[in-house]
Amino acid sequence: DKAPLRRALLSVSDKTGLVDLARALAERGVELLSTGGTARAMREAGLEVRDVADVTGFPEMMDGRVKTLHPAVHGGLLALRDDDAHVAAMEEHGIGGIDLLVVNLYPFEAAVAGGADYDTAIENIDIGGPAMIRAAAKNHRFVSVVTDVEDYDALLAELDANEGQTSYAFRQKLALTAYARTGAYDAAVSTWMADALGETAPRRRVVAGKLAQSLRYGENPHQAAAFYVDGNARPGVSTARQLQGKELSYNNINDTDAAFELVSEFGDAAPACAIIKHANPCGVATGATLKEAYGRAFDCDRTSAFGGIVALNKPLDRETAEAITEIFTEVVIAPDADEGARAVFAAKKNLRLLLTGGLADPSAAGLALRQVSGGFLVQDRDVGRVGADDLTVATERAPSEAQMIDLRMAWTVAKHVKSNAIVYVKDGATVGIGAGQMSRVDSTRIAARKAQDMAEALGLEAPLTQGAAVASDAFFPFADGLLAAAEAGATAVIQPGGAMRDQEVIDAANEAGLAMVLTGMRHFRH
Ligand code: 93A
Repeated sequence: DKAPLRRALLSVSDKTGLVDLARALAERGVELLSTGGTARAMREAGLEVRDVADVTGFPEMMDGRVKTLHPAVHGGLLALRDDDAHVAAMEEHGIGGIDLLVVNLYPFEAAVAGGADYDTAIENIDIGGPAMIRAAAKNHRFVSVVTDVEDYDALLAELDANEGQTSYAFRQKLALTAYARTGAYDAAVSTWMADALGETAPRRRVVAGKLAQSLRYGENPHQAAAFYVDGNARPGVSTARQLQGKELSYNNINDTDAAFELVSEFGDAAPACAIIKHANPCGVATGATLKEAYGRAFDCDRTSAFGGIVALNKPLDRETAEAITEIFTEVVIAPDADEGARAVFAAKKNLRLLLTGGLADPSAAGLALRQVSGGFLVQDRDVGRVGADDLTVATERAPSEAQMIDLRMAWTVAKHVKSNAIVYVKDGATVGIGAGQMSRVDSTRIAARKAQDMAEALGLEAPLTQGAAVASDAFFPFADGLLAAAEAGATAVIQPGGAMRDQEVIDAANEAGLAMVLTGMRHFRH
């Protein structure tokens, strides 16, 4: 199953490691073919190279759009070396076998991430590269194809271990990497086009990412994991700059994303803070200052905030940084951090600080994925939002202006809490969050009990759910959940409405003296 390596074609946009590889191949007696810029780089290093144009008999033309698209190249890659007819065709047409292809593609993803305009992006779509990669990968019974600079050393080690040949198993592995690359490449092109054209229909979308980071492990230490990015350049966990601290883990990335997406809902008008634990918020608050917002978010559930992820909607300042470092925090993510804050954090080596340069766009279109066995579900991201005009008051009593502000905040937070979600808000801060329960009544009671616990810890006379606004991510199917919220002291409610027994729920709200607002929109999150 060993295949000899007599001739190699190298055509790379990223010239990293090129000369070293080419020299090592030349030293092993391999003939080198190459395209324009790649050939030039090798010649400058004193290597002997034959131009592809010399092999094809055609100059590179049309701004390089056509350089390797020729039977002399593709025949050399695709010919079965043990098939008499193939060998005869090679001889008849003067086609020499190409045993190794080294290609990395026009940097389409980088061009788009760097803000390339439409025409520039189009010019960065590589055609000849993927065509050769796919041809060489198909013929991996005879041909090796290297598409990743990281594999150069492995190729040379393979040659050394096999007297200048490659094993079948090695070529198979290269081929699967190659198809992963061309698949992800076309997916990046399609995703960019969908963005550019505003296409949202899931059936016109493809899902693939580029490996950004191999993770030490997944959700649990016995699970292998990796982080893939889809190439969009928007502020968020995938594009953030990490200033300090250990590498992010799988769970860190998941939680940091949840935290930043939530805090970004607040825009940058007033300081806001979200603390996330196990993908659910355990405290969210606005404040006159960032420090106050953090403190109020922390006071929602001090126990859960320990070891949490903190997201801020404003540049981190020294005072807030000092408050955050009073307890153990895993990650802080913010648009920026001032010098004072950086100095405070520098003393906490393990604390990760991520800077995004801006806020996430909660209304940006995109896909949300969920895996099921045998496939995955694809839907639009939940970018649903309700404005003041979308709300209807269903009860005799209407909420006060202050209550309305809290109701809308509770609703926004509930969108980011796993269902069943119940969120109590008072004066711009969550005071009780019930998440992920199978019964809505249980979520309501858990949130109230957490508020009670915090009241005791803080030495308050009554839990802060007294006089609070409460949001439910989906309608109350019966009056019991609503009554449990009233029992906890809530005086205003926001929920989608639309239950079969809506009237029963509305009657109960009136009887309990509650003000209730209906959104007509649901925010399940499972
Ligand atoms: O424009 S192309 O799609 N047309 C081609 O025929 C072709 N062949 C190789 N681009 C093509 N390539 C790409 O050129 C390779 O994938 C590689 O990324 C790049 C190397 O060009 P150069 O050697 O001139 O730097």
